[in-house]
Amino acid sequence: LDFNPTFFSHRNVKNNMTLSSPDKDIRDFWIAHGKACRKIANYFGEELGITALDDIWIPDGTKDVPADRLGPRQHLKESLDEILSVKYDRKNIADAVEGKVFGIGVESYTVGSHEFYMNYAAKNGIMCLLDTGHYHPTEVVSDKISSMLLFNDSLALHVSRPVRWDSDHVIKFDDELKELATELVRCNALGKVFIGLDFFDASINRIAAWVIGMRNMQKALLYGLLTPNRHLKEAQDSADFTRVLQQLEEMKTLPFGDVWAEFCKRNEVPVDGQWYSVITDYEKDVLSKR
Ligand SMILES: [Mn+2]
Repeated sequence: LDFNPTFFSHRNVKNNMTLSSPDKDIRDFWIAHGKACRKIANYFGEELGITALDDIWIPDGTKDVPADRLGPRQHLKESLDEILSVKYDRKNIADAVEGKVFGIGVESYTVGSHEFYMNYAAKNGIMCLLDTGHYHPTEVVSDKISSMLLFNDSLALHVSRPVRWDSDHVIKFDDELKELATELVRCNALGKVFIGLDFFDASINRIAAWVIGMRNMQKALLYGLLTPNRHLKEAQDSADFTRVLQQLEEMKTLPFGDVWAEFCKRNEVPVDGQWYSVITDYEKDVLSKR
């Protein structure tokens, strides 16, 4: 989860700091919390027989320009070392660390930056988690996947939809989602990535949010699989960039919806337009009575 530190009112968050706090008691509380989370993740993995992802993200930073950038990062590094010193079977738990460029209330300095975590993950043999809402608005995660996978066996993604500066809106079937999913296909990475979505937006029906988000991710992956990637690569390699542009643009009006509907039918799930009434009925008959 990502929480804006302004709203992160836990009593053990002191001066916007947790694992990187100068106060040892504060650090120790969050180290114990991190260890407990990993223990739970390991239990999930063990019981369910599938690897559970344990992702570490913290809200630490400063509102104004700090006097010391190194100190909090040294504390964070040592805190992570301590949390991760407990070894579990990697079949049960996959550890990841998640950076962020900035947050409201910590505009000038984010302790857990992308560089910090990318280096930490590389040095410690754990995963980097890229959140699509945690970079500069003109920076895209789709462009980072190939670089990460050249140096890592696996990668974790928090696929979200940033609005202005932050993540946490239900993903739309938009250009960047398609590009991200297509990159996963092109990099032959479908078996190497953990894809996490989020459904924080409580202004819409929770179940519908889940269905829309999940289906959009699946649509994007299907779109990536339907893209003639080998053919487009050949055009790029022969410097025929006009052909790349023309084909990618004309793909947009091909009957993708028919393939999606067939995919739904083969998986025995409702096609678009057939599931929403189930949710509104459930809202009326069950949720409204709680
Ligand atoms: Mn995230």
